[in-house]
Amino acid sequence: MSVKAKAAAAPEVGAIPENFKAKAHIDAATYEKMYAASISDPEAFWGEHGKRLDWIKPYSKVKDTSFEPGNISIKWFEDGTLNVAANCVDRHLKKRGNQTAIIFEPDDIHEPAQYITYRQLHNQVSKLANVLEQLGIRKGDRVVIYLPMIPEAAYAMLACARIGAVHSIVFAGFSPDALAARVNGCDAKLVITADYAPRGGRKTPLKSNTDAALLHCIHDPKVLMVRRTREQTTWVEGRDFDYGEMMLEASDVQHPIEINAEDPLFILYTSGSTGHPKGVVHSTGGYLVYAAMTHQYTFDYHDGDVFWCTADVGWVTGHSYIVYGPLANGATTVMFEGVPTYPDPGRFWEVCEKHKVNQFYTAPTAIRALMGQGDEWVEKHDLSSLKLLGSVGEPINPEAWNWYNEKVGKGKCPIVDTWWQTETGGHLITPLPGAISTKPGSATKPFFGVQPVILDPQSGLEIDSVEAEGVLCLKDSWPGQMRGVWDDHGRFEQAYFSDYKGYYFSGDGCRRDADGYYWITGRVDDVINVSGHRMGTAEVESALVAHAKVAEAAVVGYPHPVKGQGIYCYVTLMNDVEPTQELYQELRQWVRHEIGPIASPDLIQWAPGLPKTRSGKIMRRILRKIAENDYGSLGDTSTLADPSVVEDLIENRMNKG
Ligand code: 6R9
Repeated sequence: MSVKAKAAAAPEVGAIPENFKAKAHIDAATYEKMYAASISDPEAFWGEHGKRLDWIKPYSKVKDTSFEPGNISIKWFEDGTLNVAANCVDRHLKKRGNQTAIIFEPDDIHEPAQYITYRQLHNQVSKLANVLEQLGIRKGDRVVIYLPMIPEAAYAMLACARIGAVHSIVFAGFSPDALAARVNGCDAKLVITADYAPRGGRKTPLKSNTDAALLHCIHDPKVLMVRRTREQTTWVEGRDFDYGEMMLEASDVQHPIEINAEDPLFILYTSGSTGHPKGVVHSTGGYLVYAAMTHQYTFDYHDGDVFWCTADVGWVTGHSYIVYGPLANGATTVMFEGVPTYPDPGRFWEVCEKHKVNQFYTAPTAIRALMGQGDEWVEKHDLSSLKLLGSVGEPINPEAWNWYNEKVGKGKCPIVDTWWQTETGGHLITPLPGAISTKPGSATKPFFGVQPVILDPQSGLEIDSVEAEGVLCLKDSWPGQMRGVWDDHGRFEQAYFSDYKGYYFSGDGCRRDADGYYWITGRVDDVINVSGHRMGTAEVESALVAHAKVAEAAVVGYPHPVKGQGIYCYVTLMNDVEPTQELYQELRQWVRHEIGPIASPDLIQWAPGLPKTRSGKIMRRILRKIAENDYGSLGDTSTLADPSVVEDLIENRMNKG
């Protein structure tokens, strides 16, 4: 049955639960009214909503943005000044000093949870800001954070924000090479790391990874190390500093400095369709307004609720919805160090029960993995505290949606399927749960101020009809939009504003149904989405060809039952090299080592040749079809230099996936 037919056959699925509607911040009429106002007069709308933050110097200008080619410029609240840490911490002290800000749930179930109040958070962040200053970090300097999912990661982010340093978080699953590229990319002065990162009962040696990375770093950043497991590590005298020791000595008096709204708050590297990952730059004022407002309305967060986003702070979801959005709203936010299946597949639900979680936000890949483990893991836990469920990172298939709705939400929790990107800072298309009924698999309607349009990919023209299918673009700016690519303004314009002039191009395909609901159909560029993680096929290809035995490689995505997409690699070996099972494993390990475990190839096919046009361009369209086992629709192959290559590839298509 198609997604659409299923939704239509069961009208009650997706309806807003009555008890939820009654208490929600935004009902249907309010949504319509506010949305219309946000589009007709964005200055007035955001001028008003910007006031949810405490400004040191209030802004007088609200919006100054242009998507015009050659003149791309995005500025919000540009003459205002504020401090992000003061907004996320200090301003809550009076009313909620003793309220828990962060609940830390460690990987090991035998280790007690920690409940960090706003007052304790203030103390830690102030001290760490002083430590950073002692280490010579000043406003505008870059600090790389390479930490496990521990409270120190949040302290580090907020301490940087407090002194105006720009953080760049590197996911703890990334390899030394990936870390080195990011340290060099922003010329970081300091790397904050830990001895080890416990996860799923295993440990990643973060400190030795950092040591290895710094061998390849152009400048000599200092290293501040948190002792998480307290095991022995190597130590470079004069370069390495002990977090615990310095915090003991540090003063807890530190005044947050005044920062311009348009100064950068953080850089976060993300994959694009070409070349190396891009350093996405986010601003201070607009980003925080947007992260806080979307957190409150999308999740219908109310004072006293316990909010849990299961993402890692190494991804944008962790930035906006573990740390900045929730803390700006004075929320209680859960930080979970572990994985959904350790020590058993009931861990998520055990944590929900233990901390009486009210809003739970995770990725479809986790839902699918847990769904496959059987319902008993959910059923043995009391999930009555849950009021709302969220999904992010990739399209959610209706089977997973229905399971999430019935087994986890017991049919009583609205599901918010939130479409957004590293580049967007916060949700762009998402149901507001008290206002918009949902359909399994649709991200539904735009958030305030967001103007999605569907363009015909060939003509680049807007498709005006309600029902439409094409590429998803945005017509105008919103405060959480990225401000640029670190150190490369040209790439910003090239990547997002050059394919469709006058629009921000998301890279996603999309359909709009007769009710005006948006359905994201996946990336239309060479980015694949593996378990909700973005991966440029070019990155995996360049890792493969860096191996001495590989002559050429082409990488595509293919449907994978749990990960959404798997990584399929076509590899042409050097002339005298024999394809063996050992080499197969060696190449998988090699890519893991070069990028990190998330880039591990799922399937490698030995390819004596790759399908190319006469001008030498690899025809990925054909490789995608072969990887998908879809040979009937290879399309036009007349431009191929050597059509026999394709027959050979089809014959040898490995059928393990
Ligand atoms: C937040 C995040 C962005 C890409 C995006 C799209 C996919 C994210 C989605 C979704 C369908 C959703 N994506 N949310 N697709 N429905 N609710 O994931 O950021 O890592 O930058 O990835 O993820 O393809 O373009 P990021």
